[in-house]
Amino acid sequence: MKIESITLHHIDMPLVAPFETSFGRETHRPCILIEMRADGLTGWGECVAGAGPWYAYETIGTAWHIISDFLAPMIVGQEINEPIGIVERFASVRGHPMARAAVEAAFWDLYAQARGVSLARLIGATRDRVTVGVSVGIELTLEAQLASIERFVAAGYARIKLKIKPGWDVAVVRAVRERWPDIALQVDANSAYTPDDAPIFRELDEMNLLLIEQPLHHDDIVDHARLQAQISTPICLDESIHSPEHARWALDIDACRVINIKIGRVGGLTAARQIHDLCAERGVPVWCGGMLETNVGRAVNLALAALPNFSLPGDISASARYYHRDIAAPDFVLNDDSTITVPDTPGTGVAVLPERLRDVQVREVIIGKG
Ligand code: OSB
Ligand code: MG
Repeated sequence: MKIESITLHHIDMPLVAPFETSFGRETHRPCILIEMRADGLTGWGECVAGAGPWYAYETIGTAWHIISDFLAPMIVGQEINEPIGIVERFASVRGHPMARAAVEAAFWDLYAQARGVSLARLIGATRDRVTVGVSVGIELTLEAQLASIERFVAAGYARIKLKIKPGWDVAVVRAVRERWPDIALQVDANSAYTPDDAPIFRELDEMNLLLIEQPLHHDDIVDHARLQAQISTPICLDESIHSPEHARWALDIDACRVINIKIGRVGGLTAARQIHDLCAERGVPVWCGGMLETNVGRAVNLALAALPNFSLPGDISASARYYHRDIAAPDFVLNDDSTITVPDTPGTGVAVLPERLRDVQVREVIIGKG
């Protein structure tokens, strides 16, 4: 396939409700959509870099620069026939995994469409529905926190992930456990703690949690290994794993016993699948993380989460949990058994709606002939 053009669309969408983590509160989510044309087909990919360098160093601005000035020019006009061709061309780029992943995703969509198969089928998915949970943001009061969880439980989510931060942890988790003694529950600290906080994690260790996600420094594995040795609840790494190599290093020193795989954070679907395979070999469960994606990114997450070793519920909630009007259709809905159905039509299975895209677009640039 000869890549004819790549268009970057910077969009900004209001969230259904504010989303608060230990690193901040968001009411809108900007992202870059990649539109790639080849052989009369159009593929779409979503870049999960944020408004600011809070979750990761990449931002809308850095990703725009890296994609438009480096990644797109490396492949526009080139004949590329397999996703590995994209990965190989980008191998000389250090860092910027979210930028690389977005372009690779657009190519995967094109590639699956050209073959007339769903992305899930193409990458070796073994299920047609994936079990999902919901990542619940921090609320301003305990009462509001319990009320927000109540709404998600009532909506049918069978697994709840609570965001925690210093001052908003043991007491909140205890209150949630008292109200829902048996619900599948996990917490995510987004790197808000230090090794001195080990006593907090020893208390959380008594609360029957599925896992504790990224308690310590965003780039650390050594302190996490020391903490894992003190608690029996599995530590799950998110921020610290940027590549298949990081996954291997973390597992080699027992820094975690579960990995949250996010396609953007690890530099693409190819790398995500490699981490899945490595963890499967080592008997380590994985699950698919989320970045408040639009339906474009969510469709790819569902395909990934349909691989066999995604044995824990993913942060892949129904479209309505994120946006009132998504820029792509169809919307994803929660089935009665806390699953979401994996698309089975050619490509990612969602189509971008041009008029909705126009309504939320901030700027666009075309590389190649438009
Ligand atoms: O740490 O998993 C995280 C959203 C933005 C940045 C980081 C994280 C999250 C989530 C949201 O938890 C998960 C979702 O998309 O539902
Ligand atoms: Mg996380």
